[in-house]
Amino acid sequence: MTLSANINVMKKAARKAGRSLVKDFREVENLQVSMKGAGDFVSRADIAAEEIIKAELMEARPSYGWVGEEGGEEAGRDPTRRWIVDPLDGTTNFLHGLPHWAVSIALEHKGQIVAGVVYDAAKDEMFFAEKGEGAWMNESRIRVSSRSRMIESIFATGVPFGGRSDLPATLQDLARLMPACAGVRRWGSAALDLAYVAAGRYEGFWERRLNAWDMAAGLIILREAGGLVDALRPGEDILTSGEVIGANEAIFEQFSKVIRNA
Ligand code: 2AM
Ligand code: CA
Ligand code: CA
Ligand code: CA
Repeated sequence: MTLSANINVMKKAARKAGRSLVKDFREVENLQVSMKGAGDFVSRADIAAEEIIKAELMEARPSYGWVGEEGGEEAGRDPTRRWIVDPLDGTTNFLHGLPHWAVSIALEHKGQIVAGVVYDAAKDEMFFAEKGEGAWMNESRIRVSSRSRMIESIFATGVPFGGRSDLPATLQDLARLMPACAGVRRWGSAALDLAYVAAGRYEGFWERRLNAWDMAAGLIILREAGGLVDALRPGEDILTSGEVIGANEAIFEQFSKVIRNA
């Protein structure tokens, strides 16, 4: 692979944050947890991981800008480049002792995602991709699955928690999709959902109302693995709309017809 030095910087930061998270995960019952809003938890582990990532990335690339879930936004001297970081995607799983959560780091250049890393530290699975260089998990190249029949396909989504206005729409999506496919999974980490579709573990993923840091890294990994991604409403920008649909190339059209009710 001829990946740029940026990927190594991102992987190193993700590993370092991952080590801190694994330590906190082992003693998760001792963590201090607070609530940002209904169903939206943040712990000391999220904040410590973001601090580690920010220190690593800022030292290696001091001119780049920054946006992180817990740490807010910072303009860099280089206005064309910025990191988009979710230090812990899947906090609810993490706090319940469920080993399904990840660190997500993306690099944006001139408004386009050019590199992404999604690191599942509990399983030591490092998903990464760089524009034009393909997608990888640890040492292996990954590709989307080739399943092309809905009835053999599995899809994943995130179901909004307590009181969110987009819950009815997701329930309607499920009512249309579930009779038409082999199963729907709901794991609780959008970053890993996108990475899993990239790795061919399931055929597609959609979710309403995500933030840029939930998706940015996973999107380039899925695209580079041969997947198709789009905003739920065609023509909108994925990261700003927060509504995403992605799948292997063979199933995308059939799947998106069901989800978009077209
Ligand atoms: P998080 O764990 O970083 O918060 C799962 O459906 C996805 O929704 C995850 O990417 C999760 O990210 C995100 N999520 C969980 N609670 C949320 C909230 N209150 N607002 C927005 N996104 C949330
Ligand atoms: Ca959160
Ligand atoms: Ca997240
Ligand atoms: Ca998070």
